[in-house]
Amino acid sequence: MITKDKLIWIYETMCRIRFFEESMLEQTYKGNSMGVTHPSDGQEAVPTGICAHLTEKDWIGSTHRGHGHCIAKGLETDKMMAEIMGKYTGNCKGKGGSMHIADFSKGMLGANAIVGASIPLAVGAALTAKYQKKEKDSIGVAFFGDGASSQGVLHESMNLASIWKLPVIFACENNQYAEATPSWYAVSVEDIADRAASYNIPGVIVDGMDVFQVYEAAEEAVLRARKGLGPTLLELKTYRYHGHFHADQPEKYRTSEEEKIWKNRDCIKTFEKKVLDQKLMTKKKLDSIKKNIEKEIEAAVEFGLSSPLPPTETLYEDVYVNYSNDLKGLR
Ligand SMILES: Cc1ncc(C[n+]2csc(CCOP(=O)(O)OP(=O)(O)O)c2C)c(N)n1
Ligand SMILES: [Mg+2]
Repeated sequence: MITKDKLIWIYETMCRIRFFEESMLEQTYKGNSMGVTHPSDGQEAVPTGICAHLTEKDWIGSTHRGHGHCIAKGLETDKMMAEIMGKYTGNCKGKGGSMHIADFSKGMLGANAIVGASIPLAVGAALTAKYQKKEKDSIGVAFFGDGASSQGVLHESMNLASIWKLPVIFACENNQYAEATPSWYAVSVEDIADRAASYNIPGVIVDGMDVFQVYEAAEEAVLRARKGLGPTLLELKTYRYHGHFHADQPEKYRTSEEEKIWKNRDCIKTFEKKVLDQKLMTKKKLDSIKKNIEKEIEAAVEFGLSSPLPPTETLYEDVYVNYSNDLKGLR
């Protein structure tokens, strides 16, 4: 049973991700982003339904398409927008950009430009949690795509996590494509969840367009991890509404009919229909949440645009390790 507060959080989070991505894209097209951006609109139910069960003590590893993961893990949208714009007020002082947003204070290990790299990072966090026992019950979640599911590192990580019963969740966002390559062509199995059998861990197929299904599947996986019973592979079937990155032309490799089928199952619309039909929330409440989030994102854009670039004298700060200071005591 989802509490009323959690329902509100879920709706807020999905709207926050959607509006953030739309505004972020607009700013990218205007030339205000530093570097390429990979929007995740369409996939909002996945990070929302999973992170609904996490606290700041849990760790997530993210991907090049990481804005939704960051937002669901509690990172502030104004700092994120500033980071994408290369501004000094950003999460990484404007030196990371879209693909390197991180905030360790919130358990966010970082977006990551290397496909599959989120996976061993989350497994490492889970290993640390298990053996240091400092952060009792904390778990790691690795978000990765269908393309990354064929990287060797996933298979090594699932094997190790299984034999050591690590508290980790492998969250595969199967959005049907890796760049322009469809998963039906590049992935050897129909359901990526089936790959879990090779590592003797549960593999669960989840409708990633339905936040309630994601929430339920994640609840079980999180519980299993926290109880020390080991990892779970979740395959979340979803769809990215835009191209692979801001300047991609998806019409070159997918049909508008296909896009329409997925958009008809939009996670925000599905949520609204369900909560209204079941009288769990009122239309007035939904509208006021949407309006507030719209204002928040407008303010985030303003914050980013009006923030300064990193001062020239800070160019080398936080970029290279200072061996005499940063590593003191390690050798
Ligand atoms: C190790 C590595 N190989 C290739 C690339 C180039 N690349 C960037 S994103 C991408 C596709 C990833 O697809 P998927 O894992 O399905 O994630 P999605 O983009 O669909 O979210 C590729 C091949 C890379 N960044 N890193
Ligand atoms: Mg993909």
